[in-house]
Amino acid sequence: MIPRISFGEAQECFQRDYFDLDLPVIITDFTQGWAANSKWTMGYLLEKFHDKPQLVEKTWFVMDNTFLCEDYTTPPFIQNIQDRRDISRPKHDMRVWANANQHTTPFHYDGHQQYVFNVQVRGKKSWTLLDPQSYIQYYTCSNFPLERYNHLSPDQLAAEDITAYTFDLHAGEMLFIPAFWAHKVCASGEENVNLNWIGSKVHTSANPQQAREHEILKMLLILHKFKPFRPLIDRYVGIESDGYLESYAGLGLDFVKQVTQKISHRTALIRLFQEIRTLSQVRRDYPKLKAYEKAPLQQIQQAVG
Ligand SMILES: O=C(O)CCC(=O)C(=O)O
Repeated sequence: MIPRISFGEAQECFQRDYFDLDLPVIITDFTQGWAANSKWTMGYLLEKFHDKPQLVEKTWFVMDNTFLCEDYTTPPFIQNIQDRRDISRPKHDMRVWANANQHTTPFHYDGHQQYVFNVQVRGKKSWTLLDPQSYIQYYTCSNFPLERYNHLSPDQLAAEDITAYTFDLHAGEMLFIPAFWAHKVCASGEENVNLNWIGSKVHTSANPQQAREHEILKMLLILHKFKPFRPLIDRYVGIESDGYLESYAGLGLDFVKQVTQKISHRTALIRLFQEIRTLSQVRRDYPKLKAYEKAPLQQIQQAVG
């Protein structure tokens, strides 16, 4: 079970007992006094984001901590974490999700070893988190577990040696998702909005998912020495990012070299073959995985009519 703690308790123990240990937790009463609680309707967000195409990502909006900041409060214990020297934050270090009723985000963990502070502002979302100590199969060099997992219950996942936690996140609650914890999320209610702060930790806890990601990075680092491979890395592993390795976790090549220095060339080669083995499954399942992707503005437009 994912523990729930009060906002008051969180100020005392969140960083020490959860954030630093990479353990998920839900903090209740997180949004008391926020204007966003009543203001952030689908219509309001549509209006705020519609002339800002640079803030519209695949299925969410991105922003920095000045945009719409009059509508919410960043508690000091969260700000202190975001300002830590061992935390790297992207330029747009906040996200907003505004999803239609029944929208499901399939299992994935966030790239660049990112953690998320996920606040449910309106509506309710049903979450399933996968413990990264489990044996989970992913598609080639990706952070998307096999599509069929999306259709299994926690008991069925347990039969495949995967520990899954399911719970509802209600308006006013904040969920901490540590790096490498894969999650599936289903929205309910006519108005459904969540707000995220994100960042990457320099040191994340060891687990099989982290080990795999670092082995993939080692393999890419070797290929990166050969110039013709660089656009392929950006396109297929970085999902069309420019300079995936150069910008990894906002820390770049030196960081990638540091986390992969103990990984041998042999291990990287074995990883390459293990990853290639899922290529045929990628070809088969990719269209199903992509089906959930609908630009957020389009989603909202359909929802508000
Ligand atoms: O709310 C959602 O549908 C997805 C949220 C998510 O994947 C995230 O915060 O990383």
